Amino acid sequence: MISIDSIAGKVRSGERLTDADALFLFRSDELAAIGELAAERNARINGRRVFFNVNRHVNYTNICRNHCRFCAFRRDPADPGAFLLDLERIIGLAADAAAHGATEIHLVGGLHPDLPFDSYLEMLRGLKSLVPGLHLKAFTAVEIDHLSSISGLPVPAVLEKLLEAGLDSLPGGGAEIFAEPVRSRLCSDKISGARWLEIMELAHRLGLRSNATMLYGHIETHGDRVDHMGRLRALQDRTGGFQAFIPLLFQPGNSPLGLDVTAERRGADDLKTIAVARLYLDNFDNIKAYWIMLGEKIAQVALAFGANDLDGTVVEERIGHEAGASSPRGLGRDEIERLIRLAGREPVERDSLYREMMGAKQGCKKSK
Ligand code: V47
Repeated sequence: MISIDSIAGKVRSGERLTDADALFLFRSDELAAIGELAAERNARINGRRVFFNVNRHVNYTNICRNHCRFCAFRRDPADPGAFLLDLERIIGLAADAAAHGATEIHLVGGLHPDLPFDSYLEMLRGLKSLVPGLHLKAFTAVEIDHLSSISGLPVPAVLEKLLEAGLDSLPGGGAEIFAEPVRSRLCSDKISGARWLEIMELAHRLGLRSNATMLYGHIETHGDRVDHMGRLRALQDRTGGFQAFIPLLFQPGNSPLGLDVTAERRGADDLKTIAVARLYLDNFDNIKAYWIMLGEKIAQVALAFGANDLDGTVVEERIGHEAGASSPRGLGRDEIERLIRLAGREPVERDSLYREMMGAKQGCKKSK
C-alpha cells in the first residue's frame, strides 16, 4: 500500500519513486508533508542556495503557422499586432540587455511561414559577433523541427549549423503535455511528444544542454502529468542533457481554449506540482519555479517545496502576459535577490549552464 510514509522511506533511502507513487502524491491532500519531503531532498542537493540568472527574453516573431489552443501569443501574418523583428532590432535588444548585466538571451518565436533558414543562422551570427559573451539559449524543439522542414536537412545537420553560427543551448518550450489525446486537443498542428523527445535526444548527443517544460493546469489529468515527467526522466537517464525542469502554469486569458480556470485551483496545486517534480525527477538537479507564470508569491513559497531556481530577470515577457499573467514582465536583479532572501534562502547568480557567476555586480534595471 502506498502511503506518505512509504514514499518518505524511498526518498530517504534513495529509491526511485514509481509512477504510482507520483500519482498518489498528486492525489494526496497532505501538501505540507509532501512539501517537507521535497524540501528535504532539495536541501540535500542544493542546500539553501537558490539560482537565478540575469537574462532577457527576445521573441523574434509572433507569426506562427501552428494554432495551439492554449496560446494567446500567436498571430497570422495579417492579424493586428503581428510582428517580425529585424536583425538590427534583435541585436539592439540584446546589446541593451548586455549593458544591463545580462548573460543570456532566451530567443524563441513562432513558426514563421516565410522566414528562410539563413535568417535564423544570421540571428545567431549577428548576436555572437556584435554582442559577444552572451549565452544564446535559442529555438525550441518545435522550431528545430520547423527548421529541418524548411531547410530539407535532417535535425542533426540543422543543429550542427546552428552550433556553428553560435547556438549555446536549447530552451525547454514546446513540450506542453506529451500524452495523446490531450496533446491533439491542445495543439493538433504541433510536433508529437515523441518527436519533441527525439529532437532533445539528438541535441543532447551533440553536446547541447537543454531544459524541459510541462504545461499544466488545463485539460490534462494527473496521470498525464506523471506520463510527461516519466518520459522526461527516462530520456534524462539516457543522456543527462536536461539542466532544469520547468512546470509552466497555464494562463487562461485570451486563448482559444476558453477555460475558466478558477483561482481555487491554483496555489496548492502549483506547490504540489513543484514538490512532485523534485521527488519524482530524481535525475534533474534543478527545478525551476518560473515566477512569470506562478506569480512572485507562489514562486517564492515554491522555494520551500523543492524548487531551487527562479529563472531570471526576463525583462520583457510576452507569452504569459498576452494570456493574462499578472506578474511583472521583468524583475531587476535586486528584486529577485530580495524575493529569495525573504524566503530565507541564499540567492546565487548562475550562468546558463548552472555555474555560479563570479565577479562584479552590475546594475540590472527593472523593465517597467
Ligand atoms: O512552449 C504558451 C507555454 C512556453 C501559454 O527553457 C503558455 O529556460 C502558460 O518554454 N500559459 C514558452 N504557458 C515558455 C518556455 C520557457 C519559459 C521560461 C524559461 C524556459 C527555459 C522556457 O510557454 C510554450 C508553451 O508551453 N505557453 N501559452 C499560456 N497561455
